[in-house]
Amino acid sequence: MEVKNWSDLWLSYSNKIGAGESSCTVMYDGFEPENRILKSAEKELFKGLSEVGTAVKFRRNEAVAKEGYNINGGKDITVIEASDENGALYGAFHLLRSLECGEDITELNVSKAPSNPLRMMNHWDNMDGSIERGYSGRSFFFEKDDIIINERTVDYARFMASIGINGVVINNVNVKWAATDLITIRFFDKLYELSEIFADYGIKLYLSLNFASPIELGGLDNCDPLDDQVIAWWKDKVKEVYDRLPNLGGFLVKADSEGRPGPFTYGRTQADGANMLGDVIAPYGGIIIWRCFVYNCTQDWRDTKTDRARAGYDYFKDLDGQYHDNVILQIKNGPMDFQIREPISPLIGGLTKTNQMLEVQIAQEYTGHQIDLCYLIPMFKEILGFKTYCQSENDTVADVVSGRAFGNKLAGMAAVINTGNDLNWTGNDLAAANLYGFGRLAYDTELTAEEIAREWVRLTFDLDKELEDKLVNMLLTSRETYEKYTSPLGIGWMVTPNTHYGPSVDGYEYSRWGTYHRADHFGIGVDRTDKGTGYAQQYYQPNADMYNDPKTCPENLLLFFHHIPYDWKLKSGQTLIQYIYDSHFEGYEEAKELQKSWKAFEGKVPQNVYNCVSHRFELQVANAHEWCDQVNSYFYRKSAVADEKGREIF
Ligand code: GCV
Repeated sequence: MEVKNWSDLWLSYSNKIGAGESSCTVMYDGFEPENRILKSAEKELFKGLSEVGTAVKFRRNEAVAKEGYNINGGKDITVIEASDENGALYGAFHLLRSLECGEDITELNVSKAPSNPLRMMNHWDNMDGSIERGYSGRSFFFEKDDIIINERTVDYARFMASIGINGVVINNVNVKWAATDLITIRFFDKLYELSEIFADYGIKLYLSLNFASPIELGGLDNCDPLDDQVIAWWKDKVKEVYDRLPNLGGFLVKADSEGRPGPFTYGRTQADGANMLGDVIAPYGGIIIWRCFVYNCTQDWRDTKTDRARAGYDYFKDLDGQYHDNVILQIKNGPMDFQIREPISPLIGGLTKTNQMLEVQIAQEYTGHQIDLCYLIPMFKEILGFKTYCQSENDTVADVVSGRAFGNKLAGMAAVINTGNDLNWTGNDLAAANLYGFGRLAYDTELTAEEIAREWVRLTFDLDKELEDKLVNMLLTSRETYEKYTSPLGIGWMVTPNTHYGPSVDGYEYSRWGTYHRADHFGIGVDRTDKGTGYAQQYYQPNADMYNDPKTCPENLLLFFHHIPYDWKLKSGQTLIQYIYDSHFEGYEEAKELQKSWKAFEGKVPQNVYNCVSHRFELQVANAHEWCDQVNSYFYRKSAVADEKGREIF
């Protein structure tokens, strides 16, 4: 028997009540007590309700929304109503969460329905155990080209269900080497076992697919989606897969991007590729999630009309309405790549006749590698609240990706996950707030970033009110702090190429030429207006005009849309160059403040957590210092304008 030495994250049930098996009574009315998902719910209630002495009744009520629940607390019995087992399980987790957060559960009276039908985690785990953009150790799904299944797999499924996740893609979208074999007999048994564990918690297993499988596995000479032989190969393959994995949710596909194969090679469209797979998988009820992160990374970016930001819209917008019903497009939140601040992808809502879902990244690739504190939920709230103007009402990103705007059944949110096999799961213990937060938000987009942060803090630690407030505040301000000392006003990047941590102002990927920021002696920023790359025109009005004019463009995105002279006056009265200096000095100071604030938690959180986070703050401060130095001296040298406040810039 393995000794469990990994963290229970927010399911420790140890803060206010005792953990352990209990005599809590669970009753059923209209539900099958032996149902696997209800068994999981029951186990969880036994763990968390041990000393409370309330009975719980699961009652089927067809009027409750799919995967939703009602909870009616009472002195002797709490009733959880749901129309399906997932709803019942989520209701049980809600009850436990409320209890742990210190609420009086006898008074509970809630009704919940998920905001998004699909709530997914995307792992970028490779089969050798490495994780692309992983900052929390190695994979807990794979090692040495094999699948791992153990007690941690079950805990992982519990965590995911507790925050409402109902779909998990276990392997990297860059499907290479052994991962191509995941759809072969070599892995069916283990995948089946995994899908069964997931099914116990209402989660569907998904796989990332190699579009070139007909060549690599089938020995065909092409993977043209309109080729009869290729289609026949996929039909046989998908039948074989579903014979062995009947619960499989479907496939996630990255095609024609960063060296991955795709339909473009054969002069076909993204719709041709996605629909072919959609048709093949349709008889089994599966879905195809097709990513819109398609751009030509080998283009010559010195051409000022070439703009990577345009690519998603340019490739996908004209195909709107051509995608089949079981195909859904997965769109990154911004047009570039998970920067600390980007505008919302104009494709979201730009498409009106296509299933679409939002992709965000809680793996902190560009946002501090889970070394620097960066609570991302405020960013996700901004994204969801953005008005696209795709129609006169119900037009926010939240409306679009939930399916509400255009009546799509397939819709939702996915996150590139931030986990690994570190004992605390997320490298930095505080990064678990993003893991927790994404799930909670995907289930209920109305929750605020603060509510989520507070819940997570209460469930994870046992702090007095003052420290709880302090930690919530540290989380809530952390994104702005990170933004201040890294790349200002929406310019993005300036990170070390490939690793994406630490400053390299001119650092540029895929080419020896160019910069992402296009800074020169006079100014900085990318002209994406109608006189520049035309990207701003991809938005609906009035957003297009708003972004097109530097006077109306939100200042935090000014340099994303405009090339601005250093002496440009911002609304605050500061010049642009002075803003760059000030924000970097300020960000560095704030990083030091974060480190100082954390000292108050010594003895108040487990020592290993305290030490781990302390060490990371130390690294964060060094990182912020380096960013501040490098960015400020770079722009001082470019602009030759001195800091008004006379601070030392080399
Ligand atoms: C999985 C960025 C990352 C890549 C990632 C890619 C994607 O370019 O740096 O590591 O590949 O996004 O989202 O497919």
